[in-house]
Amino acid sequence: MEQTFIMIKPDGVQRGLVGEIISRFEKKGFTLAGLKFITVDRPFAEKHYEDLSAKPFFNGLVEYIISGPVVAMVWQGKNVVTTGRKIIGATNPAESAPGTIRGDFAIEIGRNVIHGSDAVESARKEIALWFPDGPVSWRSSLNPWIYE
Ligand code: DAT
Ligand code: MG
Repeated sequence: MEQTFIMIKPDGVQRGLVGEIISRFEKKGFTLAGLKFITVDRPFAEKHYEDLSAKPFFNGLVEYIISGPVVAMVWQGKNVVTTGRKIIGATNPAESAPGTIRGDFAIEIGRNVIHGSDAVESARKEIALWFPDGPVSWRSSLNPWIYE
């Protein structure tokens, strides 16, 4: 089953959105395969965002990610990478549709509450970085009620 890496950023934690965000993925029918509450250091944040290292906003982005604890998660399910990005909404909350997490809970691009992998391959890399021991392997007993 496909997996994606989802992270509630420091603003999402500080603003008390952890339960709400987890609930949206859970109610959709996706299953949790990894969860940790962690403050990351600068080299780790730089590694996570290494593809963006040439961008002018890179330093600010890294500062933001290391500014407080984050909730790092692996979510699992059919098409979870693409559907997860839809649940999250567009990168800039000014353009995120209402009903998406960023559309409902964020205003500025530099405080957009949540990260989600953008492709199956980047999900694989991000899960390996954040969960070096691997996700938890289990099977929800609800699967027959979610998948036909
Ligand atoms: P996403 O998080 O939607 O995958 P991304 O990978 O392009 O977006 O960028 C990572 C984060 O960097 C994004 O969540 C917010 C920040 N960011 C992206 N573009 C930005 C910009 N033009 N100005 C400021 N911050 C930006
Ligand atoms: Mg991205």
